[in-house]
Amino acid sequence: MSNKQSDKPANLNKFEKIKAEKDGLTVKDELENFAQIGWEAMEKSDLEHRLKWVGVFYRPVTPGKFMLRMRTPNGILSSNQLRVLAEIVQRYGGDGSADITTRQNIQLRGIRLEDIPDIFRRLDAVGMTSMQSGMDNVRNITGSPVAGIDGSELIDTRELVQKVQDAITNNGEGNYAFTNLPRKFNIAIEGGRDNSVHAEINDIAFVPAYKNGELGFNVLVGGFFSAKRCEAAIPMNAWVRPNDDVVDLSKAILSVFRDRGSRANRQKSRLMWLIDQLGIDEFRSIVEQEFGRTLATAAESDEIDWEKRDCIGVHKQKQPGLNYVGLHVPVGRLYAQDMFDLAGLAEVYGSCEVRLTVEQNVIIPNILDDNLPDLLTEPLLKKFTIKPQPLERALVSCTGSQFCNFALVETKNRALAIAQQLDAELDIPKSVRIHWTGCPNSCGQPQVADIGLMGTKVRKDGKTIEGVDLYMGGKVGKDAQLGTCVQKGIACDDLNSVLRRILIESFGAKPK
Ligand code: SRM
Ligand code: SF4
Repeated sequence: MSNKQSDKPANLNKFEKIKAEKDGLTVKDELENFAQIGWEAMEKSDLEHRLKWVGVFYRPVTPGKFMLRMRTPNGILSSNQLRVLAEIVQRYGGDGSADITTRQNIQLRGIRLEDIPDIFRRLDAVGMTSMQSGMDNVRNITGSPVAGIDGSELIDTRELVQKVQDAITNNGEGNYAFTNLPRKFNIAIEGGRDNSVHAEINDIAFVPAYKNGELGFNVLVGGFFSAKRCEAAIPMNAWVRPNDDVVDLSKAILSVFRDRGSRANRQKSRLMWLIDQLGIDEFRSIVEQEFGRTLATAAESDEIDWEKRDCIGVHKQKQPGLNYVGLHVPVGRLYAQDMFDLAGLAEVYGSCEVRLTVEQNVIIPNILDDNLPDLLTEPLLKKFTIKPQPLERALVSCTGSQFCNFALVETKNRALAIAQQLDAELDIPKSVRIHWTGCPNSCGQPQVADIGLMGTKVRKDGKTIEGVDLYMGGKVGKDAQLGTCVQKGIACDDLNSVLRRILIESFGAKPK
C-alpha cells in the first residue's frame, strides 16, 4: 500500500502515526484479551482509536460504557437481527439504548468491553457486522430505503449496496486493503427518483441515469462536510451499469484515494481535497487506469426529478396488495422494548423485515392490505406515530453531549422539546426540516435542512452558555443544494422565539 503523495513521514498527522504503528483492524484479534484485562488497562491508542475499526467506540463521556456502531447495508434489518440487537442493549438496563443514525444505520449504547467477544459471536450468527464502521474507513453504505418495493423505482439498490460492503469489508470479516484510508469515506447508491440518500453529501454517489436508452448510474464524487469546509459532490463524468462495475469503480476510487490522498493535515484529507489537487479530469483518468477498462462518459442528465419523500405513513408498494408503513421515531432513539416490539410487528404484519432511513425513522415493508387496520391500532404506533406533527416529523438530530465528547451542546432532548413546543403553539402548513448538530463536524447535516442548527458556545449576561449557529436554504431531492450559515451565536434560551419568528415569516406558520 504505497502513499504516492509527497507527504514525508515527518509531515504525517498523529492518526497516520497511530495507523502506521499498527493497523486498526488488528484489534479484531485482540478482543478476547481486551475483554479480560479490562478497558482501564488497555493502551490508549487501542482504546480510543483502533477499537473504532471494529465499530467499538470508547465514550469519554461515559467511561466503561461503549458505543457499538453496526453496518446496516441499505438500512435493512431482519426481525431476527433487530431482536439480537435488542437483547444486547437490554442487558444494560437504563444504560442501554440504540440510535438510528443519519446514515441509515444503528448504534448501540451502554456496551461493556468484557461482553464484546460474545456480542460479536451473536452478531456473526445472524449475519451482522460492525467491521470498519468508524475512523478512516468506509461508513455504512446507504441505498434507497424503499428499494424493491417502490412503484416508481428505477434500480433496486439492495444487492449492489451489499456487494460494495462485502468487497470493502471482506464479507464483514475485515479487509486490510481498505483499512488505512487517509480519512473517513461515504458511499451512497440511489435507485429512485427522489435522491433519498442525499447523494450530494457523499464521497461517491451513484445516481440513476439513462445512457443511450440503457439504465445505469452517473457518478458523483467528493461531497463531504467537515468543520473546515463543506462541499456538494461534483460529476466525475462517468456512467456505469448497475452491476459489478459499481463495486469495481468504488474499489478503484478508494484505491486512488488510499494511495494518493493527503495524510498530512486531517482537515484537508477528504477525497475532495485530492480532486482539487489533481483536477477532476486527471482524477478521472487515474481512476480509469485503476478501474482497468474504459469508463463510459456520463449520461447527459440523471433521473433525480422528484422532491424527497420521507416515507412516513402508509404507502402502496409496487407489489399489488402490499404496503409499507413508515413510523416516526423521535430523533431516532430506541430502547430495547421498542426494538422487540418493532421486530414483533414486522413478524406479525410484515415479512420479518425492518428498514431504517437517513431521517432516523423506521419502515415496515410488505404489509397486506387486510393487515393494515390491525397494525395501525398497535400500541407502538402511539409512540412511533404515522402522523407526527409538522416539525417533529422532519426533525433530525446528531448524538450531542449526552454521549459525544465533541459536542458543544445537548441536542436530541432539546431538539425534541423545542419542536414539540412549537408544534403545539403554531399551525404549520407543511413539514419544515429542522436538523440539529452538536458541533461543526455536522453529523446531523444542518446544511441539508430548511433550518439547520449547529451547536456552539455563546456569551450571555457574562456567562458562557450553549447556543447555535443558524443555517438556512438547504434543498434536498431534485437540484439539491447546501444551506449556509445565516446567523451566528443564538443562545439556546432564545431559540424558541427565533424559530417561531422564522416559521411565521418564512414557512407560513400561524399562531394557534
Ligand atoms: Fe459523524 C465523528 C456520530 C454521521 C461527520 N460522528 C463522529 C463521532 C464518531 C465522534 C466521536 O468519536 O464521538 C460521533 C459519535 C458520537 C456518538 O456517540 O454517537 C459521530 N456521525 C455520527 C452519527 C451517529 C450522528 C447521528 O446521530 O446520526 C452518524 C453516524 C453515521 C453512521 O452510521 O456511520 C454520523 N458524521 C455523520 C455525517 C452525516 C452523513 O454521513 O451523511 C457527517 C457529515 C458528512 C461527511 O462525513 O462528509 C459526519 N463525524 C463527522 C466528522 C467530520 C468529518 C470530517 O471530514 O471532518 C467527524 C469527526 C472526524 O471524523 O474527525 C465525525
Ligand atoms: Fe458529536 Fe459533533 Fe457529530 Fe454531533 S456533530 S455527533 S456533537 S461529532
